[in-house]
Amino acid sequence: MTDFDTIPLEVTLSPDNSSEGYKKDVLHDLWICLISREASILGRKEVLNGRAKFGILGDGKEVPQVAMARAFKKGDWRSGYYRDMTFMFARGLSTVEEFFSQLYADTENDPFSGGRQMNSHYATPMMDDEGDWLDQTKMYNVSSDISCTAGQMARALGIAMASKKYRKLNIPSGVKFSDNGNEVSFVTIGDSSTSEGVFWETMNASSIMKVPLLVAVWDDGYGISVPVEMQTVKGSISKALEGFLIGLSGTLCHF
Ligand SMILES: Cc1ncc(C[n+]2csc(CCOP(=O)(O)OP(=O)(O)O)c2C)c(N)n1
Ligand SMILES: [Mg+2]
Repeated sequence: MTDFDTIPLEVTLSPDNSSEGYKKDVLHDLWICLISREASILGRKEVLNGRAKFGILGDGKEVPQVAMARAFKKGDWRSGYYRDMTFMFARGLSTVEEFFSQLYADTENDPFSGGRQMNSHYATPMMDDEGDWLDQTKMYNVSSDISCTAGQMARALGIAMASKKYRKLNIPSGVKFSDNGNEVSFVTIGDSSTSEGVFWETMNASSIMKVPLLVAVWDDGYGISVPVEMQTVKGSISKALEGFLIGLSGTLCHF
């Protein structure tokens, strides 16, 4: 039997392009997905049997989150919502123990909010214990998750806009915040929450302003119990967004 404590839950990158290395990476990705799924199933059981008061799980959304973790580089920012546990595991930003600490509102062992937030609401520190800024260009950055659906969109747009500004403005004191604007702002959102006005404002503004924003919609076909056909025009946010498609050489492309 494998002891998961001995295998770090972070995506691996083989040093070479050998097929053996590639196979190892793929198997490790599968391992992350399996552990995350098990954590979701156990988390749900803990809520249903009353040991945890409320739980938010990310089952069904594991694979794209491992892919996103691979694309996410130091200096980048995530402004996300409450389904990103697999991404956090895969990017080495959360352990399974920390996930459960937050589920149980453990004030000492929840590193994201000290037991104050609902679970799967993440954040990484921006300052050290002395109150000095950490070097965000050398960190994987996560802005504090909020619970209002789509609220993360405006923040992600702001972060992406800041990067664009850093490309143009020579700010000497900005070295801890931006690598000349070369970072990317990642935002995650549920399919149903794309109906919120701020989603569309962000999509339009980011296309007009040409900012480095990556939008990932975790499309599970439902917003609580409302099916996507009753929520989104054409029953698909990808189809609905086709009007925004400018092409690979343009500002917005989607897959
Ligand atoms: C502004 C706002 N309205 C309503 C809610 C209640 N609420 C929580 S989750 C949710 C549905 C979200 O569905 P979706 O965006 O598809 O994400 P999923 O949970 O399916 O990943 C709603 C309506 C909320 N949190 N915020
Ligand atoms: Mg949904």
